[in-house]
Amino acid sequence: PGKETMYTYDVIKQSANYLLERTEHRPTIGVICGSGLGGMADLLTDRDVFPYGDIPNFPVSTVTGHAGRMVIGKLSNIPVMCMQGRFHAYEGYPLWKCAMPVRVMKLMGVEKLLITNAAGGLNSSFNVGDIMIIKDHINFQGFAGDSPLRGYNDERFGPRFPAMNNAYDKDLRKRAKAVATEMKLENVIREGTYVMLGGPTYETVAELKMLQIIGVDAVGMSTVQEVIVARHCNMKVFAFSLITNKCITDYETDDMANHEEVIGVANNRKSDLQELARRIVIAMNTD
Ligand code: 6GU
Repeated sequence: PGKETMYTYDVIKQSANYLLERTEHRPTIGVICGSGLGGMADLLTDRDVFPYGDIPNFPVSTVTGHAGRMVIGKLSNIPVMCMQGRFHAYEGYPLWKCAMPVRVMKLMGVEKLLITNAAGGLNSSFNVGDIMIIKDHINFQGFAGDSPLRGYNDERFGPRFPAMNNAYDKDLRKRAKAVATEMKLENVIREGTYVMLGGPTYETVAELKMLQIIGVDAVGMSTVQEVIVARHCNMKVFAFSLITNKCITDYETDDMANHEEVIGVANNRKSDLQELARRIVIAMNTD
């Protein structure tokens, strides 16, 4: 059971081959750009650009603020492939479909993945504009029985029961902190636990109070399915969240979370984030 509801190895291979036949780059580092952070892909040189609609078997992304294309090129002379726009559960895709590009990257030779997202800050010491290195996640969908790995397990990707401790590589987190300090970002760099909820609604006050109790620092609608699929196939993962708004955990406040604010904050932090990501890629490339 489950085989009929996912991409087979051969289907993923077909997408990977399509790209391999059309680019000379052979990246070992993959990047997934979050809301408003897609500008990072614009830094690549010698670019080969593939709209998702042109890549066989690829889903097509539908959210504003996400371009929807794979950009393969060089960042500071390091070959990388960069998803400019990702797939979310709230668009209507099952989790395995959202995370499918990670397997395409794997079959193209990618070994390390840098993931970014925009998230709400739940930890009360966080400020808008902070950058949170993800130390761990809570897979909320997993509690309810859903997972991008649900269904048939093809051992060519990974084991039936993959471990998720150390999902966010300790050494890469350490290096990223050093890079942030170099950039004098020590006052905005944080580390914490991320939770993914299905969205598209932002959270109620009661939901946020519950998430606070269980130890969540930042709340978003992405990333976790990508990390699970990447760890399943033994990629090294590094991820950070840009804190675009403070989660509202009391009934007195009339402000409301909104997508425009999320995109606006991401745009304001664009140059720091791009430079941070560039230096992290350099750090990821040396080991
Ligand atoms: Cl407050 N919640 C969620 N789920 N995602 C977000 C967010 C909040 N802010 C940015 N992305």
